[in-house]
Amino acid sequence: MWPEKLHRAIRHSVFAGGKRLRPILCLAAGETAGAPPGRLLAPACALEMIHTYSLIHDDLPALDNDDLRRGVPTCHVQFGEATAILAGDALLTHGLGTLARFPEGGEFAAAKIRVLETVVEAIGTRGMIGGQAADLGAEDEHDPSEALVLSIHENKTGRLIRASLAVGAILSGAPRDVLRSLETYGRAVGLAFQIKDDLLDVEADAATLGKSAGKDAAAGKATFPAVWGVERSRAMLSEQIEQAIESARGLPARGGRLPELARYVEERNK
Ligand code: GRG
Repeated sequence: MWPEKLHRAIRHSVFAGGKRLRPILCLAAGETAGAPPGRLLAPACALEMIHTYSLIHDDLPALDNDDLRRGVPTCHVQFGEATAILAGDALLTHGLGTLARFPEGGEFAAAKIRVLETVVEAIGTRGMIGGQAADLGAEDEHDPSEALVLSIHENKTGRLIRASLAVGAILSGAPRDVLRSLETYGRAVGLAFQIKDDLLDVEADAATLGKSAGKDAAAGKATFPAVWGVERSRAMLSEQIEQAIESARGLPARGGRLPELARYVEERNK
């Protein structure tokens, strides 16, 4: 379908695999809040589109300059830089458009506006992009503070994870206390996810990860093992996971699949 090359580039990145963590969290939040599963399918896909946009742009030569992602050549290596930029732009646009449209029906009009506000805030300059900008700024810091590292990852990685849970809850009509518990769960899981990501960068190989390994340490990046050391980072990871599981257990249906998803974040090997 026209424009042919751009669509091939988009499919290359979206369908290369990936853990699909953000859509899964959205669906799990919706399940515990009692939504019929079909309602959340398109919004969950939209979150994966937005996440994939951030990966394509993050891999570009001007940012991380990576050539492997999800076990295949990165979008710019396969299709050229200009097409990769457009593929990222298109995924962001299509993701937001999908959130504006689905679920269809006038009864969801107000919820969809809340969803868009939540996601846009989470991925903008005061969220994911802000975190990315702060990460770039931290490259010149020889001794980044603990607060700076926490704030970079909270924004760069944590915000979209938290927003994914919120989307599931908002579209399920969840009450305020459920949203609050999901927020606590998402904060802990988001932090744990990034600690684990940093530990895997140190401990795993590229063949298992499907992306380059050891690069953060080599680039002197502000990572959890660099600031706290490997042992302390492992302990922090367990603390966050236990906290996430505890808040999930207070949700309807004892959090459904959310506790086991937190355990997955702790134990994943890629
Ligand atoms: C507009 C230039 C520009 C950038 C967009 C790139 C960017 C903003 C933000 C960076 C967001 C980013 C790539 C954060 C890293 C988070 C992270 C650890 C991603 C890997 O997520 P996984 O492991 O990947 O869930 P899979 O492939 O499994 O989906």
